[in-house]
Amino acid sequence: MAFKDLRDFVARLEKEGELKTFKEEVDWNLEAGAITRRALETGLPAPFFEKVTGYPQGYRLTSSVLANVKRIAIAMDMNVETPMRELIEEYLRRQKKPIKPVTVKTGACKENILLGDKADLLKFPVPFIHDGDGGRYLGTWHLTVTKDLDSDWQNWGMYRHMLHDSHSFGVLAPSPKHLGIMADQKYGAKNIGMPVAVVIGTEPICTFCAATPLPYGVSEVDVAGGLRGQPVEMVKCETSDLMVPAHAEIVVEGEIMPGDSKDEGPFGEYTGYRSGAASPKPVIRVKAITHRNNPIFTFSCPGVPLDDSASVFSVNKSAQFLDELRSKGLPVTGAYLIVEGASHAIAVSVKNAYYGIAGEIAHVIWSARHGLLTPSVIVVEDDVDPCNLQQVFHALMTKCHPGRGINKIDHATAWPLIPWLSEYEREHRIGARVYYDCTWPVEWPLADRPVRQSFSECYSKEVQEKALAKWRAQGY
Ligand SMILES: Cc1cc2nc3c(=O)[nH]c(=O)nc-3n(C[C@H](O)[C@H](O)[C@H](O)COP(=O)(O)O)c2cc1C
Ligand SMILES: [Mn+2]
Repeated sequence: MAFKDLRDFVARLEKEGELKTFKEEVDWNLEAGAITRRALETGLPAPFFEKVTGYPQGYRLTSSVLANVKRIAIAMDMNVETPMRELIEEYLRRQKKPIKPVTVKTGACKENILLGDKADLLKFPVPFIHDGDGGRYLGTWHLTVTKDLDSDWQNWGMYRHMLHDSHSFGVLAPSPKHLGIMADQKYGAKNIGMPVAVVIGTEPICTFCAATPLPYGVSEVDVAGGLRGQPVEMVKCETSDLMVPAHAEIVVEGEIMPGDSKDEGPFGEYTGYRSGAASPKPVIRVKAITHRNNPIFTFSCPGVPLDDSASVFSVNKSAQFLDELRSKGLPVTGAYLIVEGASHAIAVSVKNAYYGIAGEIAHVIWSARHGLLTPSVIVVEDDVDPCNLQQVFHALMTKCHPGRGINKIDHATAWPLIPWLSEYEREHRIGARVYYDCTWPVEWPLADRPVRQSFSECYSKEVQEKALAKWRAQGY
């Protein structure tokens, strides 16, 4: 059963021990961020803050609601013990059966309608998340809606939004992100304002889909419907034709005018580092805010893994890459964007490796949408589970020849947030890539290849059974 709204999901997370309610007052200024970061680094539940300093009772704050695989399985209404590989495959199956949204006349997100000057962003407990951030961040766990100028396509993306003041905020969404492309190549080219809606606090799947790299022209809301197995109910914005989920906690409506920019950043990022210095980015000017009574404001506290992006991407981006590899007919059995590697590295397992397959795989990854964010590709054979970092690292250290197994590509497009780039490379988007070939050379006869020594590989089924029975008899 799909979740109706965020409240429904939060209640379920609490029941599963994945969310903890804080009744005592917590400060939006760094304290909520620090509590979240501690939870992420030590495996504690997602915090839910009932009373925020300086805000009326009822204006609640929560974070990291999808920051581990268990929470994603719950969001997808799957068994919490579902192994990662299965979660990725199930995600892909559902993505291929999109369900269009339905329009409803009104919804909970319209319980309060604030127009013009009354639409004050500071009415909400917008958190100052990490020491060193450029400001309070309005958008770190939300979905941002924009509409294509030449079609009916409405896009959802999750792009960070730094608060400038009570009625304006910034956005980071450079090309190839869809908002950036629309703003520059569509509205910007015609010199007209682009309507934007920032939707905070939806049931889990809508927000999850906003962070999924779907192709240009594909509406994330249709995929959200498919993943939920139920259409999303949508209402129209007050000041534009943008459509937003009716059950949302808070909807901020605004507009980007071409050429309107202001310094934004830095921000503690998913890479595990503070992103570079503040730089000019488009400004969104607020026209209206609609919200539920007693709204729940959601945020993410990115940093060293784990965080929400790592866990979300390990499912939805792994699935996109796997789909792309399969569509090319490559004998791939699994793909996994390694959470510990901040989305920079993907492990891909192959059956019947042939000469050069690792390079073919790497180039498919890099040419896929958002492949530029994943400059390291590790290709392993099918005896390794790509979702098991211990096995992948073992293969990397024992099968990848430092001379012929590590293949560098010196001239490549870069994603500017990659921490190992120099300032010059970041500015000009000049990068590099590498793939690690952890397959045995094809010319080595089968009989000469090292045989892995593990329980399932160096004992017959019969001996394994006997050993297991002896352990069982000891009570294990
Ligand atoms: C917590 C979180 C924060 C994100 N912040 C940004 C961001 O500030 N800028 C950005 O370009 N992408 C960001 N992303 C990634 C995008 O949401 C993702 O690439 C998505 O596919 C963009 O939508 P689009 O493909 O429709 O452009 C973030 C993802 C997550 C999970
Ligand atoms: Mn998109």
